[in-house]
Parts: sequence; C-alpha cells; structure tokens
Amino acid sequence: MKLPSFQDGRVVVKVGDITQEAVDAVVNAANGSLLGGGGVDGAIHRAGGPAILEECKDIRSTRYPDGLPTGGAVLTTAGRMPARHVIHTVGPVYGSGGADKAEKLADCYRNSLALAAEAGLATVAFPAISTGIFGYPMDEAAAVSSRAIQDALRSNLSIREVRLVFFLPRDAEVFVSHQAFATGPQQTDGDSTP
Ligand code: AR6
Repeated sequence: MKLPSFQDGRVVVKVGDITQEAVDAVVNAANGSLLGGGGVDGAIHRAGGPAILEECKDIRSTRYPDGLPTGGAVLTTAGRMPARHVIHTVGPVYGSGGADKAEKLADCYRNSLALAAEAGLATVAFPAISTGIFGYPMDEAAAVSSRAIQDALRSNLSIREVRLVFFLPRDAEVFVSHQAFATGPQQTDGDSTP
C-alpha cells in the first residue's frame, strides 16, 4: 500500500523505525520523569546514546524538578541518531486519563510543533504518542492528532514536513482511515476504496 500525504504534502505517513529518520527533530513519547522507559522512548535513548539522558537530567533539575507535565514538550540533542534533535513530550495515559485526555494528546502535538518552529526546525517526525504502553486506541488518537497537527501547521508556517512514523503497517492504515484532516489525501495507492 502506498501511503498518502496530507495538508499539501506537509504531512507524510510512513512505516518504519523513528530512530532512523533523518529529520530536524524526532519526537519521543516520554514520561514525566524524562529519564527513559520502554517503547519508542527506550529505542530513542538506545539509538541516540547517553548524551540524551544527560540533557534530560539537566532539564529536570533546572526547569522541571517535579517532572514534565502531560502535554508539555522539551528539546534535547539526538546524540548519535541521524536526526538533529529530540523533542520529548508526555502523552496522557488512556485508562486513567480524565475527560481532558484528548486535549492533552492534542497538546503534545501542538506544543512539540510550536517548540520546533521556535527553534527554527522545519522537519519533524512523530511516533503515535500514547498508543503503545499508555493505551490510547489508534483510531481515536488518529482523529485527535490529525486535528492538532492541522492547527499547528496553520500557526507555524515554517514547519515544512511532519512525518508520522508508524511501527506497524496496520497502525498506519488505521491512522489513514481515521484521520480528520479537513482535506483528503493527496496521493493514494490507486485503490478506489474511499
Ligand atoms: N519507531 C516508531 N514507532 C514506534 C517505535 C519505533 N522505534 N517503537 C514503538 N513505536 P510507546 P506511549 C510505536 O509505548 O504509549 C515508555 O515507557 C508503538 O507501536 O512507545 O506514549 C515511556 O517512557 C506505539 O504505536 O509510547 C512512557 O512511560 C507508539 O510508538 C510510556 O512508554 C507509542 O508507543 C509512553 O507510552
């Protein structure tokens, strides 16, 4: 299946390992401690090496002694990864999240892209935040994240490409069927299924 792009090509969907993406910043689905974990967080720290953790510890002690709040975002080096930076954000836990969990998930995308724009970065790759260990269903997350990205692209015109990187092909397909971008996909696999 050839995956589509959205928003005049500014949003690209792909399947792969986000630690291999050569972009200005890869986004990490972190937790408030910023000290690492499993899933994509573990993969990013393993691929990037100890420089990322050093900077995270520094950010904790200087700016967020109580941890990074859900929906917040901070920027570090990407260490040895092909990307230049990592933007660490904390998604909501689906099960224990309150009524505002969709808003918190949207904040992750909006704040990460605002931070990227502020730092002069033009290309940003995201994993599907909260959809692994934090349990957010992919279909619901697709609607929330696509709307948030659309909003953020409107106010951050310097962002040239948002790359949505799904680990599993099935997750990319679920995203494409449930995204809520105002305009439809720009390229398809030629399949006429709506
Ligand atoms: N590249 C792209 N996507 C990936 C990769 C990868 N290398 N590895 C996993 N995914 P998760 P969360 C997908 O669990 O739900 C950590 O312990 C995965 O299939 O990484 O936000 C943190 O420290 C899923 O769709 O993040 C937190 O404690 C998506 O990335 C907690 O997990 C997110 O899955 C955060 O949980």
